[in-house]
Amino acid sequence: MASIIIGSQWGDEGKGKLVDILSQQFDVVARCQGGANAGHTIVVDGKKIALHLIPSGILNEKASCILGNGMVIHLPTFFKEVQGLQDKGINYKGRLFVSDRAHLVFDLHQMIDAMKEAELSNGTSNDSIGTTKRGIGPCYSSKASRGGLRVCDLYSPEHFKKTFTRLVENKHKRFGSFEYDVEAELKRYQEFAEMLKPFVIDSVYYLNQAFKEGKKVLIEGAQSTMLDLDFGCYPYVTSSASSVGGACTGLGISPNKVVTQIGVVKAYTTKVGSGPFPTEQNDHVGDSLRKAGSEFGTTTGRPRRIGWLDAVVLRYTSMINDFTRLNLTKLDVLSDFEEIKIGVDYKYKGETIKSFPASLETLAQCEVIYESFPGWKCDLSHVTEYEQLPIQAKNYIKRIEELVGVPIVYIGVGVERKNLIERK
Ligand code: 2SA
Ligand code: GDP
Ligand code: MG
Repeated sequence: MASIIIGSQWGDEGKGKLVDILSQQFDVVARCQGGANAGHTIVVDGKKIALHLIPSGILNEKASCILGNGMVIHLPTFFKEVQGLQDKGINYKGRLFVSDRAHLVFDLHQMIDAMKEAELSNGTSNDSIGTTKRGIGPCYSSKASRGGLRVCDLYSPEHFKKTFTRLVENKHKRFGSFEYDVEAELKRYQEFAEMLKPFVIDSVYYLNQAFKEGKKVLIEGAQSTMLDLDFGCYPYVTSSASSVGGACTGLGISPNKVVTQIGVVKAYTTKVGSGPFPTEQNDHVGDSLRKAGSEFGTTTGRPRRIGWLDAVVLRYTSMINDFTRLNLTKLDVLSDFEEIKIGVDYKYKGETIKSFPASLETLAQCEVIYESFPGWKCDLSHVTEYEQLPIQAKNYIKRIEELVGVPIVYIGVGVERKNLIERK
């Protein structure tokens, strides 16, 4: 059986921390989508580890970790991360695997990502997506248009050369001249092919065998449901299926294997990149939360945009993923506030709307209806049991459960593993 951990907002809810903690109960931890755009921070005994491609279960030495077929992998970043594990003395040998079906992100894709963003912000209007410029969209475009290269292609040199050369030529046709040394890149990838060999497996067979042997698989979502290519605020989305469906297509497993869907909810909302953000607070509230929660991108270092919790978003993402339980994270970050708000409904032309709208024009005309809560104004970092939480914090938690209709089972009150309350 498998459990999946999925972000319920616009990312950076603290999925990495939960995956790290829960991975102790699993045999395999797998990523199914995205690439090095993700940034998952784990803090153990005051030491920070930021992971981008490698699953956050890597610190659990009993679990094997898989980069699934639905991922897009920039090999230089992968090797850098592996070196980071080595430097920290984390034993990964024989338990870190890369799918032979995963697609390769080349530096070319990253250059195109930057060029496309520049095109969109040209002239007077700035329509750029605010991507991480890690080549994610261009690589998934190559995949969808059937011109991409996969990990297994590293071991078919003629096919690799032909397809790679065609890929670069096509990009020159589209973007004009830019410097890119095809021969040097082909040579570099020959070396990478050798270096990658010990990691490459048929992950689809591996995972389905693991199920047959009764092993437990934890799937680590990246980027979150509001950035999903289908369900997010298109076009301000990432290019993969970052909600529950991504587990099946990105790992080659049946939906009946996924028995638990854990939604990760930050106690307020953050977003990096452009696009709508109905509960955004561009004032002292946003500034204080950014500071208290250290809200800066794990991958790019960009300041994250900040807003109040949005229950319309949570109901929408819970509906899509059918969350069975929630992890409310960063409750401690709200500790200094006199007043805390939740956006509970959207009104469109005077009527409460049923769900999060598809049209960004409609969304822009929505008015957010807020409920207000008194803050608890005390430090939560030493709280280890639900019962020890102040009544105001309990009321906040209870109201979120009512608004979303899903129990909050885990509550985060700090960065460390010990700062996670589990409700029995
Ligand atoms: P992309 O690069 O094509 O996936 O960008 C498309 C949109 O997806 C957003 N996106 C993210 N949002 C939150 N966190 C992400 N990971 C990093 C982190 C982000 C960072 O953990 O902090 O460091 O800036 C992530 N990755 C992609 C992106 O902002 C665009 O809105
Ligand atoms: P992810 O992309 O969802 O894995 O989240 P990130 O790692 O990008 O960002 C979440 C940040 O919040 C990380 O720096 C975590 O260490 C931190 N974090 C996670 N849970 C908590 C919590 O309960 N309290 C506090 N203060 N920080 C937390
Ligand atoms: Mg992140």
